[in-house]
Amino acid sequence: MNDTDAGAALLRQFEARSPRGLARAISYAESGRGAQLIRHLFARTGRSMTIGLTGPPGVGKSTLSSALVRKARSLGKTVGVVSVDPSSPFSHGALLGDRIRLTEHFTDSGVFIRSMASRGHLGGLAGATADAVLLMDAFGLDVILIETVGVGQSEIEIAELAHTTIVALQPGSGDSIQVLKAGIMEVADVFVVNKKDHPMANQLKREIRSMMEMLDFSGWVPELVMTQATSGEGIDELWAAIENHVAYLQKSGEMAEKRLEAFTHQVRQLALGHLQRKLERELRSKVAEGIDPYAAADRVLQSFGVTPEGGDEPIRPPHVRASVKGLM
Ligand SMILES: Nc1nc2c(ncn2[C@@H]2O[C@H](COP(=O)(O)OP(=O)(O)OP(=O)(O)O)[C@@H](O)[C@H]2O)c(=O)[nH]1
Ligand SMILES: [Mg+2]
Repeated sequence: MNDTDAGAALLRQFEARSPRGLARAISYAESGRGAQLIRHLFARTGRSMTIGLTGPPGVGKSTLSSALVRKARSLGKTVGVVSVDPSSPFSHGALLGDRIRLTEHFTDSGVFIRSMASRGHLGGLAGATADAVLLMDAFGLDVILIETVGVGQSEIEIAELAHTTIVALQPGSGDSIQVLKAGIMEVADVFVVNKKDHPMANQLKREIRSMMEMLDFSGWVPELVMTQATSGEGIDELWAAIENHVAYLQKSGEMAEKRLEAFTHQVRQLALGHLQRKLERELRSKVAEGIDPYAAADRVLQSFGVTPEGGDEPIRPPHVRASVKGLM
C-alpha cells in the first residue's frame, strides 16, 4: 500500500469517527506526515475549547487533568487529552505517570487520551501538539486539554496554542519565585495552587497575590484557585474559572484573536522549521571562510534572497498579556 492509499484509508476511518482513526491520524502527524490530512480536515476545526495545563514536574497536572476530564464528562462534553513530554525523547517516565493518573477514563468512549514526545516534527513541540489539537478539534471533541511539564519554553508555546492557560503551582517548593523568573506569570489565565492540603498552601496563595499586584493586566485578570486534585476539591471552582475566562474571551472579542494567535503560532513554527533546515545547510557551506560573523551572516541571508534589516525595535512576543508596573 502506498502512502496516498494509506492516507485515504485513514481519512475514511477518521470520518467514521473511529478513535483508532484519530489515534492513527495523530501518529501520522507526529511523524511529520500530517500536512495532507490537516489540509483535508482544517475546515472542520474551530469548535473545540482548548485548555493548556502547565506547571513544574510533580505538581499534580495529570491528577488535575483527570479531575477536569471527570468534570467535563459530568457536563456531557467529550474530551481529548494531549500530554506532551518536551524533555528527553528517550525518557517516558512522565508520560507513564500521566497515563496512570488517567486510567479511570480509558474505557470511556467520550474521552480520547494521547501522550506524545515531539521529536522529529518539523515544528518541534508546538508543531506536533498543534497538529494533535487540530485533529482532535476536527474529530469533534468538545474540550481539549493539553498537559505539558513547564520547562521554560514549553509553557509559552502552550499559552499560544490554548484558549485558556492554567499554571499549576505547589506549596513549599519555591514555585512562585520560579514562575516570576521564567516569565510564566504573564501567560497564566488561571493560577492553581494544587495540594491545598499542604501546610504552606495559603502562603503560596499570598505570594502569588502579591506578585500579581506588581503586574498591569490589560483586560483579563488571572483567577487564582486552590485545589486538592486527589480528592477533587476545588475542581468545580477551577472549571468555573475556565468558563469565566472563555466567557470573557467571547464577550471582549478576544476569542477571535486567540484563534488567530494559535494559527499564527503554528504557521510560524512550520515556517521556522523549514527555514532552520535551509539555514543549517547554508551555514555549513558559507561559514568556514575566514570572514567576520556579520559579513558571513549577510552572505547566508543573501543566499536566501533576504536583505538584512536594521532597527533595534524590541520584538514583543504575542503571548505576553501583562507588563510589570512602572517598567513599560
Ligand atoms: N497531597 C496531595 N498530593 C497530590 C495532589 N494532587 C496530586 N498529588 C500527588 O502528586 C503526585 C504527582 O501527581 P501528578 O498528577 O502525576 O503530577 P504531574 O504534574 O502530572 O507530574 P509530571 O507529569 O511527572 O510532571 C502524585 O503522587 C499525586 O497523587 C493534591 O492535591 N494533594
Ligand atoms: Mg503528568
